[in-house]
Amino acid sequence: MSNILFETDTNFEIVDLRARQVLDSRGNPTVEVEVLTLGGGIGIAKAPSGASKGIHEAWEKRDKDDKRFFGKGVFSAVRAVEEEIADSLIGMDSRYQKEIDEELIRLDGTENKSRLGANAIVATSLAVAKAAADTYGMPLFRYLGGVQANTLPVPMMNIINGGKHAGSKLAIQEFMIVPVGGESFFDALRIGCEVYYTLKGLLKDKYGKSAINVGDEGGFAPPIDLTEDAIKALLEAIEKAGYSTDAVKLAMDAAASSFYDETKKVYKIDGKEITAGEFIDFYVDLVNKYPIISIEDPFFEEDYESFATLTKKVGNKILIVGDDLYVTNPKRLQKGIEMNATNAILIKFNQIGTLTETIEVIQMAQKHGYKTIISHRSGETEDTTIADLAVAFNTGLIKTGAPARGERTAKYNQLIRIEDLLGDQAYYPGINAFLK
Ligand code: 2PG
Ligand code: MG
Repeated sequence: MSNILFETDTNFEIVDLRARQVLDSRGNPTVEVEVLTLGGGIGIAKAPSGASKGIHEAWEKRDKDDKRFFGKGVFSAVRAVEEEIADSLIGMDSRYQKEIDEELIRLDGTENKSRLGANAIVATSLAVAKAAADTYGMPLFRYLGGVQANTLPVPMMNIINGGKHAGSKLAIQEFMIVPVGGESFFDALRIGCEVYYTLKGLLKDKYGKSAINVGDEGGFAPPIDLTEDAIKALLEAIEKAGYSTDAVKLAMDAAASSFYDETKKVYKIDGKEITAGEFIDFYVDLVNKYPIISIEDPFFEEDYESFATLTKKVGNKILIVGDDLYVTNPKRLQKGIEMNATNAILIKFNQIGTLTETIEVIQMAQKHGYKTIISHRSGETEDTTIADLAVAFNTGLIKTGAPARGERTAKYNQLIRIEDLLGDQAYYPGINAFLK
């Protein structure tokens, strides 16, 4: 067995492909796809779902039949998998991911995957990769990343939820702690959990029991009204838990499109209406005052110019991340690169629709020195693919919520398993994940 360059193994052939409606963490139906290979490999994947969606995202297909799930059913997307997609993919080699994803794109035929549905397409694409990995008997991160896949990501843990993910007055959607000081991924997670428990106690003492109710991503949703008060609550929790701000940094996702008034051209935040220019000063002030290491979507999703101005002002110190701005789309990222709009991108495979396109965007970003953060959605399932993806491509960063709620901890637990499996080879980058 040497120098064999042809692949005659029929074990990888896709022999069956099924789909069904299952529930996500908000109780909404989503698409689950199951792929079976001739060699007995099985891959199961589920589409996640966002609440603060970018307007340029690939299309999540819903039935719009008011009598079922109030219109949120995904039966038509499931049918697309079981009929058209299955007809095309059965008989193909599951290792030929690029060819399979190109076939899915061709079959759909639209720019934003709206005919078959990006939820149908993404679940299929990921299930195929998992089935191929399973046929090899390999973990997914190893199959996708090979022998170089050894970096565990720094968790960016969203422990105060605002914006569209909570019922509070906080305009900013996510207030995160980033335990860069851990010696390993597990150690970092431990630190994050301790700060989370401490914050719980502090919020309960200050605002009463209802303040510890959690939002969509497992973070608390206390009755805090002002941005700086949320930041101060995090800092208090970090200190009381016994950590310095060298060990635990802060990050925010403004998801600013959700509080931008397009007619008035102002942001509604902290009880005020402010212009983009005033908002830039607001962020610069926060960055100077607090140990903030990353700000995502600081402006609404079309305002590349303000992103670029903020990146010019603080991009040497912190990450400015495009999420709704780029929607994991190479064309939108290209524009950002040309304008120096940000120095980092959030990666969500359901924003673009296939694994191949997601990998291409990660590689494009990395080639241009952009940091890549693999991310969950606010509507999630127990699917852990993003954990494997982060390690496979050594992104060094992941955003997957608070250390609470099963759909969030499922990803953390998968990363614990991967770190365990890698043993001495595992590398936890800590603060280096943020440095050039
Ligand atoms: C975000 C995500 C995940 P959603 O804005 O980054 O945190 O939220 O899935 O609602 O778009
Ligand atoms: Mg975001």
